[in-house]
Amino acid sequence: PTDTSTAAQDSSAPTPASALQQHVRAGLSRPFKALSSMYFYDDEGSRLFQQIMALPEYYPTRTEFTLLTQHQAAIGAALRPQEPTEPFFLLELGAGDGLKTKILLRHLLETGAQFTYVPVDISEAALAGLAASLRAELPTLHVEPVVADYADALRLMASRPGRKAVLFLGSNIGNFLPEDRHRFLQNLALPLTPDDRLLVGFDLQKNPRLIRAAYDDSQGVTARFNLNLLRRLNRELGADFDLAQWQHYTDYDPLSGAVRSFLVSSRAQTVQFATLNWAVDFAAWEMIHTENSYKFTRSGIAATAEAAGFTVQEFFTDAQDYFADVILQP
Ligand code: AVI
Repeated sequence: PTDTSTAAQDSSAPTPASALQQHVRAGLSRPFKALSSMYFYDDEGSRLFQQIMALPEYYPTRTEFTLLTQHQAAIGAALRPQEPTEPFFLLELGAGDGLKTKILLRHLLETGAQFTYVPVDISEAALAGLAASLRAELPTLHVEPVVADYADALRLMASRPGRKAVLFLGSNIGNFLPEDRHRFLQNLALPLTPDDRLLVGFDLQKNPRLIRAAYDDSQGVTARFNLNLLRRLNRELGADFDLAQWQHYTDYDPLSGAVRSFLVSSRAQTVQFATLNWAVDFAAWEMIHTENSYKFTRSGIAATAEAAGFTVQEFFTDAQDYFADVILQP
């Protein structure tokens, strides 16, 4: 079955190549094959990521949850305007299920903050689910979901008067390559003013074995998450990846702070892409690089923020220094 968005279009018109088609052609034509982790998140991928977040080895989600719980008052104070009755917008980029954000939302409501919560996501379904759960759990909260990519959402919000506090939680920043991270933060800074605030979650460098285990769990959920990308290509691009011939492999490089994940071809093989009328050869043990998850140092975070035009206003971490939620000022 195909569930691509182009499937329902007029069949007499030539179907424009989807972003996924173009990405896969380019990524698998490179000398070192690579695909973007952005494509992990189809329905099954999103479900598997929910499972990852509950794994004993995957410490980031749990740690940030504890950190936000412990520091909710200070973080709330850093995000909201100093004048207690001044209204503001609390934007969240990539809101997901909102589990962590609800800690802050509840705290802000309880302390009388006058704000509108603006969860931003490209998935309409994800936002509808979040809005429904917020209506049930926090009925007095003002919610204005925005279905858009991050840059569009920020531009849209810049035209609305009022202070903004922007949340980018969960170490999503770690999935960018350094140059993309820089551009992303620069673009975030553009529509913001010095009165606005940005809260970014960064996973910190720590015992390298702990980091590696978080991306190679004993139950194999992360492996299924990575391999699901091939399932997606089979379904959406008519590819014939035989998943039994592919392995999940991951490595942590303490020098760059990058966890890199790969899909490894365990034998020489050719994969057909029926939709693209195209085939790709893989040598035995050739890899497709599928994800970067960068881990940061305190000084690296400050340098990254400053290079993009922000200053570090406050740095919150958990008792073990595993994770940091950092308040940045444009
Ligand atoms: C979404 N992102 C922050 C996760 C991470 O840790 O890089 C995705 C993930 N990949 C494997 N496990 C979790």
